[in-house]
Amino acid sequence: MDDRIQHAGMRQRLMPADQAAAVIRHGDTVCMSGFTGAGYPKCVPQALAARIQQAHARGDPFRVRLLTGASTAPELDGALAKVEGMELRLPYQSDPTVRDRINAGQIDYLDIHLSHVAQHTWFGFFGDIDVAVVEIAAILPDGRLLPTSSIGNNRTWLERAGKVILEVNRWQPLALDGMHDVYYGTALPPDRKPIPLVRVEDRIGERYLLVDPDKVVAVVETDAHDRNSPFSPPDDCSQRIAGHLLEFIEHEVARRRLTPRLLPLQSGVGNIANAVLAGIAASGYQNLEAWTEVIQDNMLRLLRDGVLRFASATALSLSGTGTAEFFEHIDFYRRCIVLRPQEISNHPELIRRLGCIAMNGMLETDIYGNVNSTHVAGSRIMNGIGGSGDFARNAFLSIFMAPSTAKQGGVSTIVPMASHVDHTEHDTMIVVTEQGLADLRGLSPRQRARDIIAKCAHPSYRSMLEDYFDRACRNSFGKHTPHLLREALSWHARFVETGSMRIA
Ligand code: 0RQ
Repeated sequence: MDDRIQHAGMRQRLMPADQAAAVIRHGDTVCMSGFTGAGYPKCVPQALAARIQQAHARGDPFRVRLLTGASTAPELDGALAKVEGMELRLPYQSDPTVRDRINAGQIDYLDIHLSHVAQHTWFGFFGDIDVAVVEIAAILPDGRLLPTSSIGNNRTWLERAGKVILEVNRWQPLALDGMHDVYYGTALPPDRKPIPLVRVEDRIGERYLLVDPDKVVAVVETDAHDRNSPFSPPDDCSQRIAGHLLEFIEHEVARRRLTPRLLPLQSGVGNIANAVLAGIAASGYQNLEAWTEVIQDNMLRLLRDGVLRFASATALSLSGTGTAEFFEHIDFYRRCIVLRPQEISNHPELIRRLGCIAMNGMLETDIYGNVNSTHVAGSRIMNGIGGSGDFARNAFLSIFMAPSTAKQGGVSTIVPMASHVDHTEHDTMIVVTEQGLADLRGLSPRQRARDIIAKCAHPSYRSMLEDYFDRACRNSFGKHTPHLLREALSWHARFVETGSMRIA
């Protein structure tokens, strides 16, 4: 693999993963690359997990504080959580073992906006960064680093960490070269300047990541693929949600609030997002743009078909089939995709300037539009807020989508009061379920409640919600946002106690 490690000094620090992992000590704050299962280190975390297990077997404590870009994969999050090696985790995660341990109170989890992670690190809010473990595709002769299928927070990790471990992954194609734009112009307040980006395709930074070679204590070779989760075709419920949303977008175009080129699309991950993108493709739109976090299989298809003209993100999150397509036509995709640090892909200034159409999933919304994306029954974390808050607060159109029920109908996703709020009523413009779409723009709280209940609630919960709202309008302490405080969270209490929100 000498062709991939061309810097003489760093080549001398080539070593096996277990030797590299020995740099990491109990109590360290460790920052790793990785964003939605792309570009995470695949070897050192597993070697670290083995060391942690050995330490625990000897009766020695060994836990680290782990920061990443976003979710990773079983080889990283799963491996470290299984050996009880995490004291603290941030930001977004979706690993079942990590989730269980957080919800058992064994891992401290900080659920913060993805755009905030880099600046909070620079502000020193997470303390000193002891070690960074970053996957890269190659090391150039002058020591610059070719990034991989994700950039995430790598720029910040490489600059802030005291020691750096590089995983050079041969699986990541060298033809990625030219697809990245790493912005180095961010400064701390009060010295910040505007970020000079006005179009989704603008390049404002460097093609490579920079690192001080003296900090690189270990270089490890790997040849392992990204998570490559399978891509599931949209189900009926997702297609109905997409149908309502597409009808709404057509209406907005007809009203001239949008042009037929729309505005840069941000799409969350998952089945509903897939259905929406497939619907956009089928509706005849052309030359659209995406300003988003993650590019999934469906966006590749849209780029190939000319539905999308350009897509900017911080990571690719592809299935095995999507990866094969991407590798085969990488020269094409390099002309219409750019990957950036997540502090730029999710930057409020840029999302506001570009005027994105933000489409994200939710667990529940209350009748006033306060959205919960993260906590089941107010206390159990699902994944985390991810980038949904970065986009929802600043988008031109902020859309939240979910089926109207969950858990085989035992849960209504439209509830009297949200059990946890990630996106306030002030940020939520559109709510859509398979039942219909509520456009909340310009409506007062009571008008919003009537619309959400009538258009989005499942018929089996609609009369319960109407009954709650009518009584709240009569008996609430204040009539601006009517609530019955003793009853507002009783639906969630019933779900926790009986497994269903329905009244027996
Ligand atoms: O659980 O799998 O055990 O059945 O939650 O729900 O319907 O499959 O929806 O996969 O789109 O996830 C909000 C979690 C939705 C996601 C959330 C249960 C349901 C199921 C998943 P089971 P679905 P999705 C871009 C932007 C925050 C981050 C974000 C998310 C499971 O969209 O993490 O938007 N969003 N990032 O049964 C109890 C409810 C429920 C419920 C659903 N009200 N109560 N359980 N479920 N609603 C990406 C990044 O930022 C990186």
